[in-house]
Amino acid sequence: MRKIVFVTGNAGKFREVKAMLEERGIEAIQNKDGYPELQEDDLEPIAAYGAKLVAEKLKMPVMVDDSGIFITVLNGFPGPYSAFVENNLGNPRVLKLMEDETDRRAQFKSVIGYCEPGKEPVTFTGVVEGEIAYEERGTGGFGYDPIFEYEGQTFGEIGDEEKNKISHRRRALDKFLEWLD
Ligand code: ITT
Repeated sequence: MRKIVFVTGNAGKFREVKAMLEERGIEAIQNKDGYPELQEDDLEPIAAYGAKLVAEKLKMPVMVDDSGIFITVLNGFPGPYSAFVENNLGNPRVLKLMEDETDRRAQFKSVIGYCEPGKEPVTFTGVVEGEIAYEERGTGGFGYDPIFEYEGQTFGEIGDEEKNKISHRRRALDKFLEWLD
């Protein structure tokens, strides 16, 4: 069975990627070593830099997933700072920030970075458009899922299986797998 080392400390991301790769006969192996994240407005250079650094360190091919939620009316905030905001403020504070806003549009974005030692990194981007809900709904998923609404239901409500069919991560991973083939 083909194996891919996925460098992430995020259990939710790993669970999703593991399930999606399994469908394709690929085993995902989690590496929790982490990597330094550049401070950039876009996720692509962060994922590329991280993948390159870890591939050279471990001397093996690796993938990373840098992701985030971009809220239109907040000019894309929290975007590349999504982990910091999630960990330090949480969904209730994000909802508070959105309290008086009628433009609820938001994008979830996932960038898969992949690198083989001695080679340049490549990135694959997946985006899903949705809206910020008015309250947290659903117990599935992780992170921002309970406040991200897609066609009337939050990602927290639809469950992993449905989410994995349409998510930003699915879209990025499909591009990556096509390239790998
Ligand atoms: P690693 O860097 O170790 O992979 P992280 O949690 O720090 O894990 P990011 O830097 O990519 O990951 O930060 C992304 C943030 O957005 C983080 O708070 C995630 O929980 C959240 N997030 C990413 N994808 C998500 C998804 O599909 N559903 C809900 N929240 C998500």
